[in-house]
Amino acid sequence: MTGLIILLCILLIFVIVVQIGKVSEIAGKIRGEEEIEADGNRINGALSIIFMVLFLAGCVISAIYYQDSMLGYGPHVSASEHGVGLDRIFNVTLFFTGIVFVITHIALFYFAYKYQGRTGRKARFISHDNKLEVIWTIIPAVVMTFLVVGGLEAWNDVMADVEEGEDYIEIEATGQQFAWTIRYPGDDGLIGTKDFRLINPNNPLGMDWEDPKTHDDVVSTGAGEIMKLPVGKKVRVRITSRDVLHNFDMPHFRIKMDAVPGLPTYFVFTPTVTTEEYRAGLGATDKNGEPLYPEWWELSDEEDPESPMRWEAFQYELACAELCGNGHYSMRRVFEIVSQEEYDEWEASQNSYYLTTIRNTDEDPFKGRLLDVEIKARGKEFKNRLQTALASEAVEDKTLRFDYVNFNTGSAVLTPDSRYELENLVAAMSDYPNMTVELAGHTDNVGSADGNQTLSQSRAAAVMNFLASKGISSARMTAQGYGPTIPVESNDTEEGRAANRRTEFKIINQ
Ligand SMILES: [Cu+2]
Repeated sequence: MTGLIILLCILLIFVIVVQIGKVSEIAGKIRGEEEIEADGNRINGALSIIFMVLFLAGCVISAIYYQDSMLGYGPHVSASEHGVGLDRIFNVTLFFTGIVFVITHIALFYFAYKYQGRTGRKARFISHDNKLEVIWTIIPAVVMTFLVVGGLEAWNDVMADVEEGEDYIEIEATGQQFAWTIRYPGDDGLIGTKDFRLINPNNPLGMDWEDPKTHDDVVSTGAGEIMKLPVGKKVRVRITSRDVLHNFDMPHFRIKMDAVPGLPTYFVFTPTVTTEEYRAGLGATDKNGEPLYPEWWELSDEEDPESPMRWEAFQYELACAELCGNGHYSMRRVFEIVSQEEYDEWEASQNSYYLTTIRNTDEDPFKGRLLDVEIKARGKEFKNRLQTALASEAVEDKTLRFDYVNFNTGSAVLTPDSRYELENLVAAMSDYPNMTVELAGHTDNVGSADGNQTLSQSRAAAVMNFLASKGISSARMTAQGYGPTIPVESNDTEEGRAANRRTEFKIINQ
């Protein structure tokens, strides 16, 4: 090894000596060829000027050519409230740096031309010039102060958090390799607690099921699922990460914020342009019907002539703007900005992750117990059924089954959870003071007919007693046991018999 290095050193020294020889030979020639040098200087000077003109013209032409792709020009307006301010500060900065850019480039190339080497010309040496120092310190200082103060103002605007009591929607975005998991707060408007130690395959966010706020949270992991947000409403996004640094980037809204493991960040924004409106902007035409932005009037899928135009297929995107790994590009998500009505409808159709995936499994700390959200949901469902029954003309529609009223086996003792549905009826009887009802008990055909008759009668009576204890006048209700005489299903199967064991109420007057 050492031998090799010594050999290489010797070789290198030899090469250097040869090169030095060559250089002095060339230098000798040059000294004799000053005229050729002067020609070269003139040509280079002229080329500098030509290059300057072409370069600056190229800058202007490309700026005009790409102006529709620039912030705040063409169709790419900001789709959020704070974005307008950001675009302005960006363009103001571009304006001033643009002036400096043009002046310095003209100076650079023009000076190279004007002060090209000539025989007898010597460079003038200035060791110090106060005036020059003052000028080139003050001008940038003033411009920078202006830009920095403006930038800080815009930053404070952009990063302002929501104030207490303000009306806003809070959602959560969790980055992981390689997807964004989006969580909506559900009916209560509150995002539930999470803890990374609770993360498991069934609980990708580590949501704490002990916290009732998690029970109605909607979780979307599917990259293809389109999330919606209402126009004109403040949105606060909690941004977190499960593994490495990611970046929550929604360019049309001028949003970009790091997702840092262990350090929640946030971004508050108000969407001002719906997806439909943004599409209309991209596909706008002039008064002759010619597209203003022809690049958006191309097929969204080149292979498929039936596919919609690019502007028609446009969607607001959420991307990860951190190079977080080789699947980084696949973190794309789509958000649609819609009217408040459409948002409410969409939100109501979303399912709680807890209720659909965790409820009554071994992971559910409330297994076998009724939850507030369920009581509320059942109350809503009861109201809807009652409305339908009241609105209907048909007699058979006036009979409603108690879905959640149950008795201890073989007895007329109500189970504790039965009271919630009965309380729904109490509320309805108060809302409709003229309503009178018949409370009916039914059984299956197992056991003696007499026994079933008595049981159904006493169960109907138990319901009536409950209602009476809640202040409903006994003049407004009757209790009737029907035993097994009115089955709704066949008594031959277990499911059929379960359906036949039931308590109902029939609206007699409303
Ligand atoms: Cu990422």
